[in-house]
Amino acid sequence: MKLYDYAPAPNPRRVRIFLAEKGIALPTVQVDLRANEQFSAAFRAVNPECTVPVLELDDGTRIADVLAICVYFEASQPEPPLMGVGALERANVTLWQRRAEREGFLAVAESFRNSTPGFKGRALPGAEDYEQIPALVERGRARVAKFFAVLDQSLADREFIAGDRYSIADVTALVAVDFAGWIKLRVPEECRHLRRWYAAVSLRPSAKA
Ligand SMILES: N[C@@H](CCC(=O)N[C@@H](CS)C(=O)NCC(=O)O)C(=O)O
Repeated sequence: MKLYDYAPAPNPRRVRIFLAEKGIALPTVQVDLRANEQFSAAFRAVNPECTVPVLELDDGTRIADVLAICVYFEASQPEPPLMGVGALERANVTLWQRRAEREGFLAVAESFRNSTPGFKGRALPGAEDYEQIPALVERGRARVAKFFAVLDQSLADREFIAGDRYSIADVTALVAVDFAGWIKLRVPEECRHLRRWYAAVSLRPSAKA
């Protein structure tokens, strides 16, 4: 088994943190996105979507999606559970992981990719080229600020994003908060619950993955 990865990129980091929490170590193959290696013929043969991460199983089967890779490892190694246990906890973890991705991670990406000169003509990851839309830069920032406020409020009465247990929702939210630094947005001082959570999850060894 191996993981096609790119150390600086936020999506592969989500998988690396998830694996670290599970105690799973995998060999990685670095695909240099800055050098456009994702568009090489060799990598297109691995993933025609031209994105990382990609998990390759021993029989050559490939899984080219963050969440699908996490689902694979949750099913093959359930301990420690990172996607909820029982109907209600699973539902809550799914809800918060999706909110963290939609309202946090993708909002940062929207602002970052539409403002960064290096992404001119490449406003979305993937095999197709899309032009930047300047109006999305401020909209993305406003959505991230709103997301910080939502998280702060929800963390007022619980330890982790989706409840009492660390989960994939925390992984996605942590990566989203760090990714927000790329557009120079930090958690505001007044978001004290979010700051308490961020300090705690950043101290976990997995955060260095
Ligand atoms: N569908 C993929 C998307 C992953 C993705 O967007 N990865 C980015 C790195 S964070 C990428 O490969 N970008 C390539 C590019 O921008 O050309 C998933 O969720 O796993």
